[in-house]
Amino acid sequence: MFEEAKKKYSAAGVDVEAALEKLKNVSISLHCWQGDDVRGFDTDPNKPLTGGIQTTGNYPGRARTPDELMADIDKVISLVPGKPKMNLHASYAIFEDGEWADRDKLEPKHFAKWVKFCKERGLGCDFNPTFFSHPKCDPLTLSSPNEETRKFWIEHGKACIRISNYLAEELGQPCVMNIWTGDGFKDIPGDRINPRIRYRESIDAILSEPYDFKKVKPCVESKVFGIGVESYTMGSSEFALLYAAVNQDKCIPLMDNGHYHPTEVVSDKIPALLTFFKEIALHVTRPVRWDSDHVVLFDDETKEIAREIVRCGGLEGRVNIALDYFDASINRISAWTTGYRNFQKALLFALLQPVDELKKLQDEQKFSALMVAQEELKTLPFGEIWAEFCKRNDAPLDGAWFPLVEEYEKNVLSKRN
Ligand code: RNT
Ligand code: ZN
Repeated sequence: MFEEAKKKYSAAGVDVEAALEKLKNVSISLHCWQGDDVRGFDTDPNKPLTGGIQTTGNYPGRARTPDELMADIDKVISLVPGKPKMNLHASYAIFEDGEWADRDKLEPKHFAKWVKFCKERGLGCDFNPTFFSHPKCDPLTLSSPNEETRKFWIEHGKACIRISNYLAEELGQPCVMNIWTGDGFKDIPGDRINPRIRYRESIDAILSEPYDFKKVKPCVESKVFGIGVESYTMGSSEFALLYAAVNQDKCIPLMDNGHYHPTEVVSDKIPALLTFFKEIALHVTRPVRWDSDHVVLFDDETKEIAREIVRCGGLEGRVNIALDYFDASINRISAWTTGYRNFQKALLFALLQPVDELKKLQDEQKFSALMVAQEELKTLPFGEIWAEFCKRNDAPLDGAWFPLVEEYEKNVLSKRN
């Protein structure tokens, strides 16, 4: 069936073998925070999540310790084709022998266990300072009018650059370090510019920590609003894009597709940004009416995002892809695995498009033919190619992995409560 499918794609001008080869080497960052509802290990696990984000649901079996989280990540890795890259938040520091360090004092050694984990599995690792769910959020962080608060969070950011550098050096792969804060206001601000000026100065201060931009890639992630910060955010889209644009020698912009007005699409923003930036970063998620961080599906916008990544040369090192969602209402391993496999599917779907031919039809203004070609590509036997990709990369096929999750739930997750 694969051979038959391949013939059909070939007739449409697509080289299936090249697509399979290409996708094999794409590593998508796997966010550790789906496994424990974004709680981390450095503060009280029963504290509420703050900073304009929220998990909802109380499905049993969340990871409560580093060992449990690592075991769950291993399960996910066994269920997806190819090799992911890890993506950690600073709040996932692992303290040993009763030691504890506050976020401004975090050190590389607090991530030594993660380095060991990644090394044993041959994975790279991305990183994120954690500017939320912490008593020092007043509730603002980098844009706070309180100098002591700002200083604390700047020190946290700098510590995270040192940790990112450690991850990059130890694992031999660049570390994308994303700066996102939930700073903003619930209601109409009385002053919009000064918080943004402070935010800018604080990011400047963080990035004054020395690093090699080839190894540590700081990003600024924008967001239009969050829970409790519905009216205004310091890190709006214009703010973050302009920050990255005037600091192209030391940071890159990050777009999360849950962070825009509902009719805006990140797929269209990718080529816009790549017209000006050498490199960009993405958080792939699924907003349902708002930034709800639902599991990534194989839906139209996800496919369109993947198409733009492929067409813009994003897989040649220009687009850093990370997943970012957290659903606490369903089995978390299935959430992770579904989203990861779906984004791989979207990339494969994109790689199975006759890019040059579609471009030619457009340039020659053959818009009827372009529409027909794009529509007919949708019903080619994609499932056969995806199955072959799973087979060649030692991952279970669709239909075969979920029973393994159910078994893991029965034997491992259900014993956690
Ligand atoms: C929140 C941002 C941010 C977080 C993670 C946990 O809206 O998307 O990226 O989800 O850092
Ligand atoms: Zn995000």
